[in-house]
Amino acid sequence: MKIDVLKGDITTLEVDAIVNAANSSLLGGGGVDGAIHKAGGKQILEECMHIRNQQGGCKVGEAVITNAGKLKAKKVIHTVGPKWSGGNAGESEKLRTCYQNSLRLAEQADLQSIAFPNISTGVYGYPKTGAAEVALKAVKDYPYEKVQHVIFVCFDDENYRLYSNRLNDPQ
Ligand code: AR6
Repeated sequence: MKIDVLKGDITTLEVDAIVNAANSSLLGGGGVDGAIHKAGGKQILEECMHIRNQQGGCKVGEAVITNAGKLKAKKVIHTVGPKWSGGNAGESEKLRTCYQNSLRLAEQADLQSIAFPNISTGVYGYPKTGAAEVALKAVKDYPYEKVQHVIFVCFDDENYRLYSNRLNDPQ
């Protein structure tokens, strides 16, 4: 399994799945969530609403998979990151399960490539250094079967630097 780091807009990627940093309502929002729904069109929201009607949204740390509408990706995996509230509310464990549950859905759907944004590090306020450590460990430790390529898509310079430096670090 190969891990890459890119800087840019996740909505432009031609991969099997892009991951959305959603909220529990699954009805869209700002940040990367807003960008994905804007670029992908209403087909994604319609499937999110269908899932919401069936299971009442998505809990923190969990993930759901939908079509990718007009995007070049084949699927969108929506996961809900934790809101940072000081670090003693299980934030790191919840963030880890976002990555693990997203990878599990990709494996179950026979997908080979998946791109992650830096979940929780925008509106939800998770400190970027800690979030990068959790994300990289979760992705490196996952027991892969079909997924062959994971891409971290960093939107800002700080995240890009953090991921690039840590990925090249043998630790
Ligand atoms: N491509 C890649 N990364 C992006 C993009 C993009 N187009 N746009 C922003 N980012 P955020 P959260 C980065 O706030 O913190 C939404 O309203 C951004 O720089 O999108 O998990 C949801 O509906 C940051 O590093 O997600 C929720 O209510 C990262 O994506 C809430 O925000 C995550 O920032 C979720 O907050």
